[in-house]
Amino acid sequence: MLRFTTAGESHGPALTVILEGIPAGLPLLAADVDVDLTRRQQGYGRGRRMQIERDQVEFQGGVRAGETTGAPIAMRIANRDWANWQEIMDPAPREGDADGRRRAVTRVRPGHADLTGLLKYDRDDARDILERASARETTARVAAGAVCRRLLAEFGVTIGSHLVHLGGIDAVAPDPLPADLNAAADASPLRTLDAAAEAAMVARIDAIKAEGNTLGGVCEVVVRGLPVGLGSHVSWDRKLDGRLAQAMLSIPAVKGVGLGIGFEAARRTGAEVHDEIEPAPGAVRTGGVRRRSNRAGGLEGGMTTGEPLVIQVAMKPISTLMRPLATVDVATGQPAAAAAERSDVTAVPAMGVIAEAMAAVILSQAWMEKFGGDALTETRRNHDAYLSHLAGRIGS
Ligand code: EPS
Repeated sequence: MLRFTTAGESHGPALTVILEGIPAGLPLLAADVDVDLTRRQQGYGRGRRMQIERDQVEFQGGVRAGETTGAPIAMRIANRDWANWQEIMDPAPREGDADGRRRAVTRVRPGHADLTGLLKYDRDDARDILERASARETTARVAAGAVCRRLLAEFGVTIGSHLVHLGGIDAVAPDPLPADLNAAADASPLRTLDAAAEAAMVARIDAIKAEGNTLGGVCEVVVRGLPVGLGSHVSWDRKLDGRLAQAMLSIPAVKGVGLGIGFEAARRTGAEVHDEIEPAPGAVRTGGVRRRSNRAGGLEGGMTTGEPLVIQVAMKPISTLMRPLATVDVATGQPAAAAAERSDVTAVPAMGVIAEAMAAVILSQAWMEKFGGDALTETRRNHDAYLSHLAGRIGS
């Protein structure tokens, strides 16, 4: 089973991730990971923290001489800001520090994990919750996703994303999308493909920042090059659509996921939703057929169809507002203004990169379930045999 787990706090020494289940013999360099770490740090609307951090991975296990060994891949990403937080985040108790904690947060932020976590974990200082609930943790996920992306790239699978909505403004993307989706999206400060919408969004971010408020939005992830048959219809927890949705909803502040045309499918008739099928001799990955449209977003029956996978991911506005909302101070029980030090106005462009990473992990999991193999050579043999078999199925 391909799986990963992360550890680390936003202002602690580092983030750590252990990724298990990547076959041996995959070429892997730190640069393959760093490129995605840097992409996640971009985006108009980020706060001062992103000027402090320069995320770079350090392999601590599972990689030797530029290749994976099949062992768990351990990665560490240092927090530069740790230098400013050592006293506050020190794992050891400090002399003369009466309650063992500094810069306690008690004016819990509405919409954040502060209050629910503090009550559940029986803490007096919401810092024990927020340091881990912080979206800083997604750095570690992006590292895991970058390795999975490298695996899928061996088979010609590409994963990209672009921003389609920000704070009430829709972007109109070109149809078809650019062949190199990320090259086009990364060229925009908001990772959007609509220049007019981008200008309006930038102006909106500036206005909202001046108000001390925050904005959410929607990104679309597109995966090309998958073969038919990843995932399964036979059991609820093997359905790929459900697994992708869970992974997306686990990203901080993500509140909605749509596959293909998503919620729009509920408004239309069946004839306006389902993708008609026609012969396509030679289209091996889709089984010798093609869909005339791709409203299903590359998924039928919880399995890939071989058409591009399309996932829309909706993020709520960030819950740290510089013009704070009303709350209760948990130290006194009295009404108070929520805590606010610094924050991003929006992190929707970064969320698209994180959603790509989560898609890479889930798809690599499904890939290894379908094709298996302890070594990349074995995975490739199994994959190639499946494609040869598919080529001989319909109409050949
Ligand atoms: C975050 C608050 C800000 C963000 C941070 C997530 O950090 P700080 O509390 O240090 O000002 O910049 O995002 C990251 C550090 C990151 O790497 O994405 C929060 O409260 O979730």
